[in-house]
Amino acid sequence: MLQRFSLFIALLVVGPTSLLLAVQVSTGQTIGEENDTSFEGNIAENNTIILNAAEVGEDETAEVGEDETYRWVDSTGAENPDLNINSNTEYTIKIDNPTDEEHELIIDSESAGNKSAMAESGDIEPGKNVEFKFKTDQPGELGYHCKYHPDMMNGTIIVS
Ligand SMILES: [Cu+2]
Repeated sequence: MLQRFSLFIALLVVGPTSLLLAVQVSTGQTIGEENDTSFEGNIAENNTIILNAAEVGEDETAEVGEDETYRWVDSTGAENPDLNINSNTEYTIKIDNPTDEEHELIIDSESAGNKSAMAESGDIEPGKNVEFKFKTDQPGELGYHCKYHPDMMNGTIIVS
């Protein structure tokens, strides 16, 4: 009986304390998670760039295959965003393709004019996703575009 009573007392003391500890621990974790997912522009601290294919401004009255507009969109939903990156840093570019068209991301040596491909995602079929690594040692301006929709899906990469 005495043992049970002291166990009861122990639970009374330990119970609220452990509850308090649990609250403190979970608060700490929340702060940590916020830090992990903070963004510097459109690029996460872990050097991952999200650039998804998207169909925008869908026109219900358009005939099939006509007036379809595609864009690259980042994690914030910005269309054909400027990508700010650092030189000599490796980035992972992740691309989802929820559209019903094939796309391919090509990174160009210049944003306009004479340009050549520095990196390519390879074909991204409808419903598929790819990721590839990109790194450059030259500060300056680069461009990116879609192999199949170069006029609709293109943007600038600013390398610091
Ligand atoms: Cu495309």
